[in-house]
Amino acid sequence: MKKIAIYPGSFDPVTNGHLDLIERGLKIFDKIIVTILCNPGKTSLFTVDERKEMLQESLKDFPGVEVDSSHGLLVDYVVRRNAHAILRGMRAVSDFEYEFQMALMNRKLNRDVQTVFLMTGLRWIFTSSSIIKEAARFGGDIDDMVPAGVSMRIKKKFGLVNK
Ligand code: COD
Repeated sequence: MKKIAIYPGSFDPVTNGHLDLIERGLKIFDKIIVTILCNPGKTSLFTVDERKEMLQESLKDFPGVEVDSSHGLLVDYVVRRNAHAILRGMRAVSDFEYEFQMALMNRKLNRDVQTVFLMTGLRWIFTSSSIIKEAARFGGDIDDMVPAGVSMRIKKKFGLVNK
């Protein structure tokens, strides 16, 4: 039986840290479904369609990966997609409390849904979509932290390059 994981997130936008985690996940799971879901605690820079396009472009050479988006509860989506686990990334201790709370709430909502945590590559331990957007907004160089197409789109959003 194929082992399927859902890698859920805001992906606003996808970063090299996310890609690193997907690569690691593919060593464990046969298929990873990367799914954009709503995080009510965050305001998005990109629309869901834009985020989906950037994920699709960045993951085109990754076999065994599907990109999707959905609404509502993550655990319901996991069941609908016949997946075996939720995949989440752990960078530093600061991620732990939020991830721990979310994994336990998801398990409370559906006791059959398990969460698997993977450590990111050391290069990406300090990066997040939010901090990359903040650096870019004020003209910082983000080119080695996101795929080239994503860097261009961020710069366009902030009016740093011509449309
Ligand atoms: N290296 C490795 N991993 C990373 C990196 C990096 N540099 N950056 C981010 N990650 C990991 C994160 O730790 C996370 O595991 C994943 O990548 C996605 O990160 P984000 O920031 O894009 O996504 P989040 O954390 O905003 O996603 C939150 C969800 C949208 C999954 C969550 O809000 C959700 O499940 N929403 C649906 C409603 C629901 O069911 N809520 C849960 C009930 S409590």
